[in-house]
Amino acid sequence: MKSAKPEKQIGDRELLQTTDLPMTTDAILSDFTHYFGRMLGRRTIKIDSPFLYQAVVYAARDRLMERWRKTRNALEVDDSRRVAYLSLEFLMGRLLRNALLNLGIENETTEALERIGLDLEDVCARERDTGLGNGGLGRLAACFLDSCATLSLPVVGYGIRYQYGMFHQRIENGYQVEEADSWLREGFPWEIERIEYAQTIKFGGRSDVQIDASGKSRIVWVDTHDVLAIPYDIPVPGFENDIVNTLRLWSAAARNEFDLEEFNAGSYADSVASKNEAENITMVLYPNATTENGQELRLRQQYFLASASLQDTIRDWCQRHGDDFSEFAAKNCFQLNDTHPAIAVAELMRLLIDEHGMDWDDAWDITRNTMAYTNHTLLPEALEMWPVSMFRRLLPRLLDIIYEINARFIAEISQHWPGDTDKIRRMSLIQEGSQPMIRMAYLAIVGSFSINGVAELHSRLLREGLFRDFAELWPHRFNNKTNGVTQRRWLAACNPALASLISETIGEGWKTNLDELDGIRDQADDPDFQARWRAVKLANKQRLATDLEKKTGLEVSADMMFDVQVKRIHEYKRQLLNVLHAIHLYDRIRRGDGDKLSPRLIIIGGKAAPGYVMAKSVIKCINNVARVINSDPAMAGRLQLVFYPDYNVSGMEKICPAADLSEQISTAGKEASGTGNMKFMMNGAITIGTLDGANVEIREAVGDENFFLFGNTVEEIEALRGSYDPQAIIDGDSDFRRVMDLLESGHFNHFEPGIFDSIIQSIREPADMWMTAADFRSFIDAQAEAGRAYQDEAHWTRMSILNTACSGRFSTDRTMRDYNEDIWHVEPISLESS
Ligand code: 26V
Repeated sequence: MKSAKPEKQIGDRELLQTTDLPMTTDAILSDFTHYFGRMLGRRTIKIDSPFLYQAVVYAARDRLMERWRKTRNALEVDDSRRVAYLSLEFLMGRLLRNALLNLGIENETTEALERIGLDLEDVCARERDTGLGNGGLGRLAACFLDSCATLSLPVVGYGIRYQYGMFHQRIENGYQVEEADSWLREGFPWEIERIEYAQTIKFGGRSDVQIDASGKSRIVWVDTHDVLAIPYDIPVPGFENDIVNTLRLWSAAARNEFDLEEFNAGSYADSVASKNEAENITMVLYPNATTENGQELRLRQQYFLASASLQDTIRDWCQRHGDDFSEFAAKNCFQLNDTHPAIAVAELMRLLIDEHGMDWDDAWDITRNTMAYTNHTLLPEALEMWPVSMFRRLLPRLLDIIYEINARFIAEISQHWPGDTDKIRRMSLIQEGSQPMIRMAYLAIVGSFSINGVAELHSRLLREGLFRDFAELWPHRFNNKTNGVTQRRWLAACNPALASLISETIGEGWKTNLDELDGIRDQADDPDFQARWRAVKLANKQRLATDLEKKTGLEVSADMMFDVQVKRIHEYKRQLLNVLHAIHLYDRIRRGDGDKLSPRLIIIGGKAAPGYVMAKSVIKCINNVARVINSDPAMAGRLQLVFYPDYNVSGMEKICPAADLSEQISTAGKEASGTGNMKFMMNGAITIGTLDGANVEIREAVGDENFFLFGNTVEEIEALRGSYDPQAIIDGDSDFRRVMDLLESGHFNHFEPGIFDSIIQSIREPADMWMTAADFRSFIDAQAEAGRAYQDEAHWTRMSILNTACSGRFSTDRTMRDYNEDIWHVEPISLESS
């Protein structure tokens, strides 16, 4: 008789014993061929086929997979403290180049593809950007993940797998037209669906008091509409250290394919419709516009992310510790990326109390010791508030908890400042009024042990302004963590020629210790080094020129100064001020006063939120001014202006290595930090900027003589308000008057009367929040100085080298070390034990 086969369990131990895949050219080529031919079933190699790219990804992914498993294993064995980074946005961009670089198989893969007549560059270009973010905040989260993996820090990113990411921008007759970003259409080969970790998320219903078997009353959230959260994992490799961390993105699905009850009641259509309603939650990324504030679907997204991620953490905890939460706070930290996931404060309370039977004080202890909040904006209109009525409808149980947190908090304030009712009103989590609102920033502050801003100036302004009352109450909780960018993507990968020149000079250490860039300082005046530095910049400019021509049809010369402003279009970032300068140069050249000017190509790029009317007019204005300038023969070889369409992460990878001058011209006190400024600096561009955000620290690092400073300071701007008279400023400045005359005469909108009226009006408006006119003169003067400096090639190159040399502080490796030393306190993952 045959005995039954024993069931075979494949454990980590056995999987780990499989030999590691070779990292050789031969092995990579053989895996590529396998995936292309056998798995994807393709035969002919066509350059722009997505399958070539996919086959390369699979070959790379196999090599990530074994490292990923080892990293997870190490975490499980260690049971060490870890961080969950909660963010509604992760602007990852393309992943292939970065994965190959960090795995250390860039050369091998290049060779493997060369053998079959392919260029890695072309294959990488086939990848669609993972555009799950708006701008700075989302890209920062992506840079953080790269640095955490590189530093072996146990940090998992939690986000949302939007079906549609940041929209694509097309320019039609100068206007922005939005197109849906269906980035998943050809599949996304990096992700692994982990249906086994799906979580249920509740919405709606009501809270009810029930008496349990032991006679204790407890609150239950009943009659809810439940939605399934399904995680998709993306590997996050560290740089040449065999660590692979995880970005876990949640996707919403209906709990039942369709609702049987509804179906039986006769409505097939309604039953399928509820599936749609569930899946809508993760359908689209919200653009960051004030018009998008207060949307119910956005609140659903926020709660969906917070609840799924906390439940996932608790599931994992209970697997190792059962229902013992005594060590939970010692072993976990949740970093909130802005207030977007701040509902996590109330949700953790709910999970601990309602689902794990804890009492209020113990639950609050855990919450207050695990949550940390990062603020990313000072703009009052960007501070999130949700109507209490919406919360009551959508998340009734969470509203109970927020009220209770608030009641206890107000008791605390009353003790600290007896009788100060005004303070209570100011600090309450609820803003009273005809439509009471929940102040999410205050919820985040009250529920966190750490609150940080993202640049020194910004953190000071938070303490002294926006959050003054809280900083007075809990001064020790407030701190600064200056932003950074990862040099692996923003120098090594995007500027290989400069990276080689640097490595040849000082070695490769800068890739994990950016302070070593300081070593190229010695070369700043060396004519040979300077010549090579310039040659790299020129080649990068030629590459961008080709790209620009392809995208816009405009032929540009790499001999001009590349003067660049790329970022979201917003009034506070003052793209308008940049346009005024372009018009001023145009005016000077037309008047025959342009002979001494450095030839300039002004590049402006960025997306306007679809509902932000003024920002959209600015795009139209840039394009109209560009058309006039670029078609005027008098401007030839002297001045060009171009709008870079559909600016995104991979756009910046071509743009920042090619920039000479970096425009960071926001109204002082409005840009929390900026991170584009750091990418430009790292790639040897010189900044023209105000004393705003991280510009202050950039200037400190590089020295005043290597930075073009202009504009009013925060204090001067504040002092000006009230007496600000832009009309008088314009009247008193003949250059400014001529610029305004050109704009107002319809010179740039001959057949489109009136389209720039609101823009013109905003400049002349005494209440102009952004005080464009106040900084016009000093901006024009600083630009003139930059133009003159550009003519002294050796001097300019020296400044350029020094900018790169002094950019060490702006690595996210430094930022993450700072977070870890002051907030997280986690130990690096050790692969030894696994
Ligand atoms: C607001 C909203 C409101 C409506 C719904 C969608 C949405 C999405 C995002 C935002 C707030 C964005 C805040 C932000 O992006 N701040 C930027 O953060 C960067 C990283 O710290 C920093 O460098 C920039 O200066 C800052 O503007």
